Amino acid sequence: MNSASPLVTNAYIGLGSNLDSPIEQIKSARLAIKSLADVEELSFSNLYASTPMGPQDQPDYVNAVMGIATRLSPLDLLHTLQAIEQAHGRVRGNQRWGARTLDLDLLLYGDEQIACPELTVPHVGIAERAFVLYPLSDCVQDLFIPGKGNITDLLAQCQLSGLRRLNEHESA
Ligand code: ROI
Repeated sequence: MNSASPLVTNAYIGLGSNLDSPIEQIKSARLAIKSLADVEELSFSNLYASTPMGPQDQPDYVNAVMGIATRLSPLDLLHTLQAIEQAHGRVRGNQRWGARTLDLDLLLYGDEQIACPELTVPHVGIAERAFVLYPLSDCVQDLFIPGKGNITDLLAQCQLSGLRRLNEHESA
């Protein structure tokens, strides 16, 4: 059972999909997250198409970032996100970094730095991955990422690496 705290924390979730109608997967995951008790949506980025990081023999991804306010603890939030991944047909295959219907990453949880076997926050790669940093910057103008630096500085050092913002027509 989730133990909701009276304290509200701002958190950011990275959403990614490259199988089974990725745009629909992302939209459906957004709905599932915003419908959770103890979660309120604060922001949602544009949708982006991105070439795969990792094995190239897989379709391009659709990526987005969602900002929430939550009373869930980091681990309760992680488990809840994993349940939503499962409900979207996520199968953890043998291939590392293989294609997936839905990936929900807990990117940031307040200004906390968490390193436990199940969870690393800020998320690994947050500072270098264009498909995380650009949508994150749609959600928040000014942000210090604990242990990494200011988002503006990180963006300035980040290559676009095949990232493309989807236009209104494509995202519809
Ligand atoms: N590559 C892109 N472009 N977007 C992702 O969301 C993504 N997620 C992953 C791996 C397989 C590392 N590659 C990705 O988990």
